Amino acid sequence: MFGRSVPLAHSLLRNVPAGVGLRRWASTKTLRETLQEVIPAKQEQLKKLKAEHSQTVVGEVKVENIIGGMRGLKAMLWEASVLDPNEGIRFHGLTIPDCQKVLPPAPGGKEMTAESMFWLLLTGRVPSPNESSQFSAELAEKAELPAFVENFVDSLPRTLHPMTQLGMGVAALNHDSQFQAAYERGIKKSEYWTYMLEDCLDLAAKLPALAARIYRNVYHPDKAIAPVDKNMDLVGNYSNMLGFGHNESLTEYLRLYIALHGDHEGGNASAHTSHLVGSTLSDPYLSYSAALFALAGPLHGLANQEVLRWQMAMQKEIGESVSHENIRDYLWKTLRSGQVVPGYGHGVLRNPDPRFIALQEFCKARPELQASSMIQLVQKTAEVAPDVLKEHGKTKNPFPNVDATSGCVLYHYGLTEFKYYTVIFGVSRALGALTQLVWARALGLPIERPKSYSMDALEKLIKN
Ligand code: CMX
Repeated sequence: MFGRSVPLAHSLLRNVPAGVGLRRWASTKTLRETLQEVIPAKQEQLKKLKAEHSQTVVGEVKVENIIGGMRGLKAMLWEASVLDPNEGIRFHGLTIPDCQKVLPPAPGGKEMTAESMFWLLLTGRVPSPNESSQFSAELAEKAELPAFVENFVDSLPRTLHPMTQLGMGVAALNHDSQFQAAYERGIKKSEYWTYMLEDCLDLAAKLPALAARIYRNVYHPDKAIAPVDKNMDLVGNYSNMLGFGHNESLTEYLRLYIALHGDHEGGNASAHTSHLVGSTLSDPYLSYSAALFALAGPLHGLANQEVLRWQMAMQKEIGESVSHENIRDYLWKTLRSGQVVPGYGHGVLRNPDPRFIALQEFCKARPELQASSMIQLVQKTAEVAPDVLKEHGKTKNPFPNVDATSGCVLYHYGLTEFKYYTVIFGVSRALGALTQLVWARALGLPIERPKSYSMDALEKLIKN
């Protein structure tokens, strides 16, 4: 991958907005230097939008938006990615396959690293392999947890859901928030983003150690946790601390999963929560902790554990001879009992989720996954479910989303404790949410305060 010539990268990215996504092959700028380069232009862009277009109408608000969870309402600024209902996600203009081609992988690996995705989401630029590995080293330096957080997490009951533990641990890390300390000292608004950035990098660096500690406490309390390896990338270290460092396939899967799950524009419940809480000038630890509790809901991040539970129940009921017919029957049984089919549907997407497709490609390239009866069941279910959901007639998107397959691969590679899966999602979603906390402060975005109405007030509004 590193040997590829510059023109290929340029031709690959020819449809990408100017200045975005071009890999600077030999560059060794730090993340801070890169960010300092890109911030002034964005600040200028916002200033111009405010000055010239504050009153320009870009949409309308219908009653269905107000009573329908604000779906479709264009009401939020989010720089890192934009989700097209038909095409899926683009990160600063790059599709998932683009990112797989241009974002540097970890040494010895093929999948893009979380660090390179973080860099892209934060700066809109593709890091050079040098920049990416220097950034890995910086994060590894910051990765260790303060002793009081380790003790705090160790004191939690093993029966407490891992997501609750993760949210509590992240909130506790705000003890050392540089932003909060600087705010108390008194800093200029224009300096906010620099302290936010330090907190965001610190949290991104510490999340794997926190998440791995929770896993080991809950599921393998008798085994020691590997120390952080300063020469390893973020996800390599995470896998190592989870106890799967020997399992290169799982580590590669985690790299892919964490990078491509890193951001899904701003309106989803976890990203939006982080943005909302951050808009009050809460520090990144408190903002992201709140986001994690949004992620913990079964309609959002918990879906990946629900999919596995549901597919296993299906496998148990159907037995060995799986046919499209008996999958169809099982789908109808789920729907008739008033439950949703987990892993299907989406609030914005109206086509199969490209993240699902990328994970399926990962499976297709590995014979051991192709031979897994669970992965085969997931694939067969994806062949049948869209027609069943269309016939059922409720969901606006009958196609699989990323969670339809994500947990089954983890399970196959030995990470079988599916109550833990949303924690991995939580490590991932931090990439996008944290970068946008930095941007919200760099752009000086205000506290969020949409207007709400009671039904009586709404009826009055309609009459008038
Ligand atoms: N199975 C059965 N019914 C479904 C459905 C599914 N997978 N997806 C949507 N529906 C139903 C909704 O419950 C809703 O029913 P009511 O009118 O009775 O309330 C109706 O179809 C219309 O819903 P929608 O507009 O198509 O979807 P929403 O935006 O309301 O919800 C989502 C989106 C993801 C919550 C929903 O599709 C769902 O519950 N899916 C299963 C859970 C899941 O996989 N979540 C993971 C999402 C991925 C992510 O977080 O990124």
